[in-house]
Amino acid sequence: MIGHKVITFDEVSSTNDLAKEFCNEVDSNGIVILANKQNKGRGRFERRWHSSDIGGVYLSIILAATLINFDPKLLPLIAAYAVSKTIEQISDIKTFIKWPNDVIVNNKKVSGVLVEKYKNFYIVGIGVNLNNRKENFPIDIKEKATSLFIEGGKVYNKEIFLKDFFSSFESVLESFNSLDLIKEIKKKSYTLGKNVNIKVADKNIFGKVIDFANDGSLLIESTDGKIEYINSGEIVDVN
Ligand code: BT5
Repeated sequence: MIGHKVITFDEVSSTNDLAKEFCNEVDSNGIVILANKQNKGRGRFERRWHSSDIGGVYLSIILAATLINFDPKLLPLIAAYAVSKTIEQISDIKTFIKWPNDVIVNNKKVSGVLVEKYKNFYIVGIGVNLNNRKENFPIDIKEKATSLFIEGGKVYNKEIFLKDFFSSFESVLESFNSLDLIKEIKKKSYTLGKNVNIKVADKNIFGKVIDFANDGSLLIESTDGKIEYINSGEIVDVN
């Protein structure tokens, strides 16, 4: 069960790093490491995740690889989907999923996911800007980040968010069906049907997002008419 044990810290380097210390327990699967703040919060590609505002949610879920009966490449999308569902359950705020791991509100990022493999576990790290204040975002992300507090104009209860989020995440894992999941992801997609510029390794691909594959890959019709399956990359521009 997700969150059968939630271990809370005041300040950590990164909950993803701390989670590794809890990967050898008998009941590791489903343990959640939660922090009020991080001083070395990480995004993908060693980017920084701003985590000094105690209004945010910073957590890592430990999942035993042996219990995952789907392509683990789907984990970031599943986590983003569960965040997006939870936000819509506790507020009137409309959310979108930006492949592969972001939740977007009002064209700004409200949540990001970092999945890492450690031994025989996946560590699913999730950052959600719940009650973050605009003045606390660093200058480089002030215009591209938002929080539920900023969008909804009120403070959201962290415990309720966590309870709903664990249950949404768990329900996707338990009754996993890739077709249903992809259908939902498409409904909430920020990019489907739009022209994008995607950075894949050291090249950029330009084209239209036409679909998602069952393993979560993005399908692009590139400007030269080729269909590209992209399983890892970064959407740098959306039009
Ligand atoms: C992510 O990376 O979006 C994954 C973020 C995962 C954070 C969680 S917090 C708990 C766990 N412990 C960790 O150390 N990490 C996980 P990426 O797609 O690479 O996006 C990173 C980019 O998002 C940065 O370069 C900024 O532009 C932007 N960013 C940084 N902090 C942000 C914030 N709080 N809100 C919105 N955008 C942010």
